[in-house]
Amino acid sequence: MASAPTTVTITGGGGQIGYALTFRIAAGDMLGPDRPVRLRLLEIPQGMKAAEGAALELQDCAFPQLIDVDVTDDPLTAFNGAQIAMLVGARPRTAGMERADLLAANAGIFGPQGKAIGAVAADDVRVVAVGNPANTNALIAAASAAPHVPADRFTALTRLDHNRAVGQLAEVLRLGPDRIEGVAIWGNHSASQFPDVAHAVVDEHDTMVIDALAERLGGRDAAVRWLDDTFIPRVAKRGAEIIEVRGSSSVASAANAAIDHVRDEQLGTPHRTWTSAAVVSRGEYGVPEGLVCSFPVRSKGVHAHGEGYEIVEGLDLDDRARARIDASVAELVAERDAVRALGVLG
Ligand code: NAX
Repeated sequence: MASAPTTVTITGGGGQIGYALTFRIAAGDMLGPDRPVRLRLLEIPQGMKAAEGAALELQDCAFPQLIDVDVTDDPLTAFNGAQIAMLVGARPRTAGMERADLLAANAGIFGPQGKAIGAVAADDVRVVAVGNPANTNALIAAASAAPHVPADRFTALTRLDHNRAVGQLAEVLRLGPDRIEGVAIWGNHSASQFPDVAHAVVDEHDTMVIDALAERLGGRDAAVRWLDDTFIPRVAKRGAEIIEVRGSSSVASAANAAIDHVRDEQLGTPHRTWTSAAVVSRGEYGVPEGLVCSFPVRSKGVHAHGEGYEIVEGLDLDDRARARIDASVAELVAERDAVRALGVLG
């Protein structure tokens, strides 16, 4: 028997990622074939027509699982009863805009949206911030939803970075991406992030990725050089590479990662190892409490015994990994302090 419909609210539903997301969610790619969905698309007035057009096309797909689609520019209507909120719409950086201006503009979006989530979302709501700066936008939304929604329901998307890292390794090792596990993205969804393969394995613990790289690239020194000089910067700056080659930012891969993020949180991580997501720190690995930081995470699903993403603890970090994580965390602290100065963190 099909379960009760799940209400999924997507902000920026008329934008590019919104357009790529909604059809796949309606087709059952995110919550599985047995869970009907209601979609709520939140837009600003300028984006309403695009979202309304997408809603017409969704109707034309006659997806059996899609119960209905509402389009609105009112956050209280959009988040009413929301069980999954995907915060995609954000203010992009424009020419001449300082970092502080960008943070302030997005605080003006994610603050009121967090407040609306706190006021009207379902008791079991889970939220992922996709719009950039994603980690700090999640922090702002969580602070604004308090005390009605626990902060740990708020996450930010670093799954695209994770998937990019797996894709790079798969290409070099000439393996299917599903044979690589245990990659981790640490820190901020920005160029300071640390894509870490120290614990990554091929074929469920058969071979360490570093050993497979050493074999393919001609020794351990060559593998370490490739990781430092090619892999880490390429993953961290892949967004810019996509813009340069495609002439437009990542869209389908971003939507795919957002679907992976919600699916694994809701239904559980499929492998024995882990994935990556930015979640609220409780001090794990020395990351200051309260920051929304990317960690290796796993989930047993969201149900009576599952609480969504949990940080994988106890991994050894060498000095070089520690330094990279500390640098990215310092950036998150600076972003948090900048928005705190705006008075949006309560
Ligand atoms: P688009 O500009 O195509 O779409 C954004 C949409 O959001 C527009 O339709 C706009 O009208 C709407 N919007 C703006 N303010 C809003 C508000 N207050 N309420 C509701 N809707 C609002 O951008 P798109 O390519 O879809 O990217 C969306 C965001 O994702 C950007 O911030 C982008 O930087 C971010 N990304 C994040 C990634 C991640 O891994 N975390 C990767 C991809 C992407 O770069």
